[in-house]
Amino acid sequence: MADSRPNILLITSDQQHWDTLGVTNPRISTPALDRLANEGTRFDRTYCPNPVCTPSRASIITGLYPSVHGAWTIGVKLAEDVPTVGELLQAHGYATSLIGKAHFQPLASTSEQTSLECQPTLRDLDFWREFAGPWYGFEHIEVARNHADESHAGQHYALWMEERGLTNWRDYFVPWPPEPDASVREHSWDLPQEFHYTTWTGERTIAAIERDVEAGQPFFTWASFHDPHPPYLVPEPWASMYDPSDMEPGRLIPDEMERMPTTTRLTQERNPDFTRWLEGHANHGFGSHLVDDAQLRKDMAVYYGMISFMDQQIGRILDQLDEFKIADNTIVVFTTDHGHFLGQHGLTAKGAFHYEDLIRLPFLVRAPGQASTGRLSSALQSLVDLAPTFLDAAGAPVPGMMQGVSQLAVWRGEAERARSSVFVENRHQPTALHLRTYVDDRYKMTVHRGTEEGELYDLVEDPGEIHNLWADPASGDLRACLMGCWIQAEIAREPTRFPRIAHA
Ligand SMILES: [Ca+2]
Repeated sequence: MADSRPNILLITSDQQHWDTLGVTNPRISTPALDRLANEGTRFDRTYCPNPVCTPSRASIITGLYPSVHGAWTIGVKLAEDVPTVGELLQAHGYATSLIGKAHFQPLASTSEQTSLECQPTLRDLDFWREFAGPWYGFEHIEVARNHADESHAGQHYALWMEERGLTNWRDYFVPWPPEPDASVREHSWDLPQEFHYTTWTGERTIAAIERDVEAGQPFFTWASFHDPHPPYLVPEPWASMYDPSDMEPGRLIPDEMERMPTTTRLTQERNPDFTRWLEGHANHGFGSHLVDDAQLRKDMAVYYGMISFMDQQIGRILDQLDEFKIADNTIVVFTTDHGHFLGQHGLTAKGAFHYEDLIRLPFLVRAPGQASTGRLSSALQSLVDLAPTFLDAAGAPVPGMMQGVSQLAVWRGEAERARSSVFVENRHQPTALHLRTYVDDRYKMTVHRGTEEGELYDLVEDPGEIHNLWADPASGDLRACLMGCWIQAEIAREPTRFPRIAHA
């Protein structure tokens, strides 16, 4: 009898604003993602568990919030003994692969936190020739750590460039070891697109799927694209696909900063002093966000080009699912690890600013057994829900330790929703920079550790998040009421290591 367990294909980008899909934004071309939306469901209320790479990615594979899985920010390793969805699916008979960006480990290595994702290992191609998993539940990995021309380039991606004949690949990347006089590339990259890591991720994802199809094994494959994470740099034709003058960046609304916490307000100064929030390594986004409009438009045009390039490769992958005749039995999920600012609220890129631009995600699902197609759902979801939902779809038990909830019935259109709130954590320093956000259907509240400052938005009345109601005297009752809901939700997300099996 044919194996009826569905294949699971997770496709992610890195740092993609929710409003960069052709189905919601006519200024960008994403035919493959539009196809997924039209053949499946678009969810417009999905949130990251943390707006930083490592913690969010670790949540995807563990089903745990960062405060529980332990990789609480970048530069911290995800412990290799934390159970992952890949291990559980593998035990259930699945082939598991990760192609693209991992970022589960820091750019440094110590005896306590040994890392494969640091130099000189990243460029030790003899090592990567021999090592392709198992790693964090993926029995097969092909990974790369760099964004654009960063010096972190190496690993399986470099091996692939060499196999393809680009033996001088190092010339297209920032040198390692560092060379102070190295030139800085911006916007248009002379690396030919056929050697770009976006092409590599698409091609190697197809190869991984083909291998599993030939073996007759159900698969869980994560195609983990690196873009549109800055630097804003992409090969032609993508670099000039969009005209900067056609871009519509977000903007700061007059007076909106007056009601904001100090950390957000300081971003609008020319030389802000953020030293109060430093306890060690640097804080992402804690500097001046004042940017020239022409520069912002150029960056945005390249950012869009990076997404359209990725969309081309996603189209190839979707076509191959049809070619292999497995589309009917493959769950396809598209999302990203967190969002990005393109001028909204006067901000660029990312930082500890929990506006919707940063924490809300594009999220598309095409699922076997779905009730209808081209649907829009506003059911709340978190990336911590991916692992339990994948296990549920595979018919495997969901461990009590997992904090996410299965969204399978929601994905199929059989249930309205699976949760009434989500959390976004963000501990970027041990104590000095530590936020937590509670989001429900209507409201969003953020508490900043060690300060009376906070944020409260009514997302129905104020979807642009212009009016922070936190310190508004008229919102006192609302704030108290939401605090009660918050505590209830905190209690409810406590993991259960074991069930109770006796009276004592
Ligand atoms: Ca990221």
